[in-house]
Amino acid sequence: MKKMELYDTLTFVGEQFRIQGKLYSYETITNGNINSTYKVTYRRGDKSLKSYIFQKVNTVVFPAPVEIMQNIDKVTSHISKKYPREVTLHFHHTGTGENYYSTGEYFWRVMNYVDSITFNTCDDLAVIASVGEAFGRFQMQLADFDGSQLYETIPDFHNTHKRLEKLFETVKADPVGRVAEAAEEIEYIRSVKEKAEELSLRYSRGEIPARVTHNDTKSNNVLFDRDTKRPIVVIDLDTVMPGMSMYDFGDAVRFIANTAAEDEPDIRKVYFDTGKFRAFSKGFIGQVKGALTDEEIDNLVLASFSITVELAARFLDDYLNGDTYFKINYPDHNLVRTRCQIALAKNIELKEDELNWIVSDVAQTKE
Ligand code: GN1
Ligand code: MG
Repeated sequence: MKKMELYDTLTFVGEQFRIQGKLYSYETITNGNINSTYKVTYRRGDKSLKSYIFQKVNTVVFPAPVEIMQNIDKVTSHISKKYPREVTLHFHHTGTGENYYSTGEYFWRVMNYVDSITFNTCDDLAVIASVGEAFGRFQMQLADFDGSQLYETIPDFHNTHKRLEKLFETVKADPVGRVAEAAEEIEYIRSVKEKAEELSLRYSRGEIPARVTHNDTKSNNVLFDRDTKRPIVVIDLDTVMPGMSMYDFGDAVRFIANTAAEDEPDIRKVYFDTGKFRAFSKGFIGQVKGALTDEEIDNLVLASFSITVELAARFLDDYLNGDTYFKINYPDHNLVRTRCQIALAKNIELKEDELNWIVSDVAQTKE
């Protein structure tokens, strides 16, 4: 495929998936940090409009995209068999019958657009509780799914221990000469390393159960009905793999209970909102509490802290490597993201007792 303008590229991709009609409009969806996503609308013969999501998978981050599509197929068919009336992601097939189109260099997939809204930030506690419910429910829907059928799309994705070790290797090598600039951040991560990696080490030793988890539980990965504000479907299934249930919880509150954006440059605005934490906890714990062990429930706050430190380390590692993994919008974007996650981790630590109390209160409440 020659380098083409976006319009031509999307037209070409639409043809491969035999999308009916003429490309009418398109817009870039800017939520993701890895893949490139477009909402593409076609005008059909009867003049009606139909929209699709076209997604170019980042094959540097996901070197085995075919296996990802197989995982998604298995997971969505498991859910739709059990809950036939539930909305699941519908992927289109090419003329040769694959649910992707690949040239080796590029990897595209096309799914139906679901009319919906998503929340990057949210002050409505009922919606936050629904995000928790959606992710908790997703885990429960997959509780009887055999995780060994899934290809590990990114090995050790949430192995905090390995993520931190990798950061310190990069610090040693200092490949692009940025280490001096991030001395304080590196020092903080070093100071909390033992605490942040504890759960991941216990998971590796088999002391914490492996469950089929989503692994990227940002609130914008739940589609909501515009009118009823109820969840429709959980999306972004690229990293569905065996993992720790508590980390799904932790990653979600890291995002939704932050009073600022994930990449807020002014860290004075970054706090961990205990009211939002409680709302999310109600939704999530309400779904999973029959399935999780007491130990998993008791460690939800530590997991939230750990995954926040892990993401700080991932952003920092990328910064120190010259920004090869996450998309950036300006030169020190990854450093700004790191600082924001560190501010959040510190605030979680500060509020740890209160947060643990909230979890036990929510877990004891009868519906
Ligand atoms: C990436 O691209 P997106 O937004 O779905 C990343 C997550 C991070 C997140 C931080 C495969 O997810 O792990 O938590 O950015 N996904 C991958 O915003 O690395
Ligand atoms: Mg994702």
